[in-house]
Amino acid sequence: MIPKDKRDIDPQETQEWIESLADELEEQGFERTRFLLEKLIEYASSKGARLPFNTNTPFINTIHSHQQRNFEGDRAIERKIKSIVRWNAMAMVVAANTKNPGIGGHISTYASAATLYEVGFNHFFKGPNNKNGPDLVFFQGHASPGIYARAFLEGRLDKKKLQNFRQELAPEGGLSSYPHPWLMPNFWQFATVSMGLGPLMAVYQARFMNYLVDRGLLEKNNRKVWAFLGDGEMDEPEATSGLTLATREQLDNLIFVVNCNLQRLDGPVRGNSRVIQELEGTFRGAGWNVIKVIWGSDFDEYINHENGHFFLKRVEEIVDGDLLKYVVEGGAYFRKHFWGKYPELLNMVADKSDKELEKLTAGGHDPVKVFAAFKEAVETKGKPTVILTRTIKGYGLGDAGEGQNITHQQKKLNQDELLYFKERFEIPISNQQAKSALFYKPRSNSKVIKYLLNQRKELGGFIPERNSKGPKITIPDISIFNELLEGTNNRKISTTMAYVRLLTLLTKDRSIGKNIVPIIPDEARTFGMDPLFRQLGIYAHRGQLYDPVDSDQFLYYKETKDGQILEEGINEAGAVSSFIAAGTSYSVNNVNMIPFYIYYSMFGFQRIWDFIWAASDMRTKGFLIGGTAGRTTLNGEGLQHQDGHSHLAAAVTPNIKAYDLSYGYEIATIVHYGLKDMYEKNNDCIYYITVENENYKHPPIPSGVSVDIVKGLYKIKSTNKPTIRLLGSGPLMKETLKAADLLKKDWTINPGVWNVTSFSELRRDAEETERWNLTHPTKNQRKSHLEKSLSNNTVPTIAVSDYVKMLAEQIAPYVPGSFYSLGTDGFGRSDTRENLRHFFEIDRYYITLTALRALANEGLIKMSKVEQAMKKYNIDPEKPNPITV
Ligand SMILES: Cc1ncc(C[n+]2csc(CCOP(=O)(O)OP(=O)(O)O)c2C)c(N)n1
Ligand SMILES: [Mg+2]
Repeated sequence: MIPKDKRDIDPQETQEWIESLADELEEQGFERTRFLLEKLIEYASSKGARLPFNTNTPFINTIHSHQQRNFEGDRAIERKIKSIVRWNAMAMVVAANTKNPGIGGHISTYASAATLYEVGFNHFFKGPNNKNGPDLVFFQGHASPGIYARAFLEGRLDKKKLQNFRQELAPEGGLSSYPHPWLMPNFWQFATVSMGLGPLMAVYQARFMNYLVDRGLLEKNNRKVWAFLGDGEMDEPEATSGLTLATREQLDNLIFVVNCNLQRLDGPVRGNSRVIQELEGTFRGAGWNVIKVIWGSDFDEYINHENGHFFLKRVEEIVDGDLLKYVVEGGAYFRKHFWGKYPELLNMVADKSDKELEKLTAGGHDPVKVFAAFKEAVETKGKPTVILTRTIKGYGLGDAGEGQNITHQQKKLNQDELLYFKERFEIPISNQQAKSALFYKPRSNSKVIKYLLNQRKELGGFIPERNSKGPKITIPDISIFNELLEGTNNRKISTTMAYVRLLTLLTKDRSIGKNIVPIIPDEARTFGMDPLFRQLGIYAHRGQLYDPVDSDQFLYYKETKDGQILEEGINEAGAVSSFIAAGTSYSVNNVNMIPFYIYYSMFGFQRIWDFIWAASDMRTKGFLIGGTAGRTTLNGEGLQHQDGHSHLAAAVTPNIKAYDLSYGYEIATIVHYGLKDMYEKNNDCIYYITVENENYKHPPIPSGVSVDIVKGLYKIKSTNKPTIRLLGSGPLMKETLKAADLLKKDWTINPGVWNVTSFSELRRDAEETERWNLTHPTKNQRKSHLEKSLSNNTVPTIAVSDYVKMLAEQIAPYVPGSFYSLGTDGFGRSDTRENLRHFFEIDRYYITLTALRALANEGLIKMSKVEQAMKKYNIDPEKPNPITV
């Protein structure tokens, strides 16, 4: 008899329906039963029955015991391996914190995830030499001690390294706190510890693998992308934002494993409800294959019991807060509060002691259940899979934290707790050794080590392992950009147009054209890139299943299976994840791909800087292009569009080289240099270039300036007896040149004029020079590019940009003489460029005024001249400061 349901007005009838369904299930199986149910639902709906939408299945394992695939390993040996890894992972954190209290580290995340990883390492994760190519594994950042501990058993990391966990400055080197390819470039591949970024990046890595195959740049393969994630992490908006793309793109090469220990840092993820059910709804709703692994094999007998429906009913009643309490309070409490609710349920466990009840395993700690789930996941076709698996945070820590709210922060165990851990996992070391948290490694000819090595060998070698160099590539001569180097004559174009032209030329290049990956989040028309739609095609795994509305036009919206453009829609986080996938392809796919990701400048750095930071950590290569940038140059769009500060973010991201450019020949020079720098010289960096939408004439490249363009500063106009310098940049170069004319015409002052392509590169070079001079005081003192270029003249310098004043101020300490910075501090707003430049006090008149005042400050002209200038140029002395209005 099924348990009572309050809503049931005729239980007898319900029972009859259930029984006939049970017969059908037994005789005809699942497929037929599902078909019948679907038909019934269809019929009821067609007659107007409004059926409640439910994306959930019962709170039990998706794979029932009679359906599950057999475990294919040696359970006893694998348990030993796992126990030793557990011990060493814990010991690593305890040892580091005993030596250096406060150094941090995490024990409980890996403790909950050990079985998931071990089943993966022993049976699933394909290594670099696998004939199907390597899998890509995104490890949960806080589980890193476990990954190091395994590498220790594999003989890849030595004891010294483990002892130096979180002490990376130790002379013999240490281990990073979390997965950081920047710090461990031969080991980690993916930076995952800023939570939420990993899941989205994993989706786009999986999609990019298909892109390479569809474009014929990578052989068809059976590689998988695995992302191991925290259940708390899934609350990050980025974590679930790629789910529908994954189904749309049919990413059956993608597997998420969400470690549902039901806890995050402070406490339960969902005390009052069930996170596994919530996530099931989200993923099923998005079309994923969902495999829940909630209960270990010990529970099968209760689920399959003739009174199993009581178990089913009871698990639907409890919330995660209850499940956590059962773990912490132990067997007697579990019996009373869970099983005790119904006599039928209590009876089922009558023969079990409290200790035995306590030991009933959660699904994620049962290798048999985990194996079956992984097996089904790797065999699933046509859609991605998520495994939602219940684990216990701090598993094995006992009173030291298992399942407790404090468990995430637990970094030290006392001697009794260490002994308990040793006993529980049967680590063959003495009590004394256990109390000192010593590492343990079995001999290399022991069964355990042999087994572990053999499993990895079969799967194609160790992971994680990062390949630092892509295949050799030759960058074509800069002459492919001749058109840009020669200037535009009388034609007025914007730097954005010049960039699009450059991209077109580059994609046509015979040798590297196919390696270029143009990435755009729904802004191609804004940037004038729409002609590329037809020329290169927009990537669509399924091709174009419809006749586009503009199919009769030459430049129609062409989606195609081998399309080159990644048109990501209004999704900067997704688009930058594509940038990361393409920009790490040299390493993860051994195929050099060269991403050019152009986005609306404001929605780049400011919105997705954390992804860019992760990209830098992961040694991503490529070009980020901030389109229609400049607070006054993008004039009509107003406050939330006008970027006047992204260059500050770029300047402090260590391996980003940032340029704000004025002319087409500068773009050609920087892109060409960047290509060689990243892809020939193998420097792991990103080039950030801002381009603007103001149209003006572009001159041809002056001779001999290429090197200086890259260094960040070159001379435009020299004068015999300089009294003042003007440094212009980007689209403000034009105003700077006009100011030079005014100074000459109205005040007979002849300034030297310079073009700054990169304030941040100038600063880095100057700072590095100063740093060297500091520690080499008696050696010949070096000079930075800035000093060499500007000479020692202590004349005043006025620097202008369409960015905040701080951008130019970066170089102030290194420029001889007084320094004045003009910039666009404050909120942008819409108006004409002319009015905006006056408002932000960066137009030719303000430049001239600042120059005159600087000269007056030096006593070279009279202050009264400055006042005269204000009158002449209609400058209101009481005009409010733009930052305040
Ligand atoms: C974006 C971000 N915010 C906050 C943190 C700090 N933090 C580290 S671990 C953690 C809790 C993790 O919980 P969960 O995702 O459930 O992983 P678990 O350790 O439980 O497996 C938090 C808040 C972080 N690393 N990244
Ligand atoms: Mg958690």
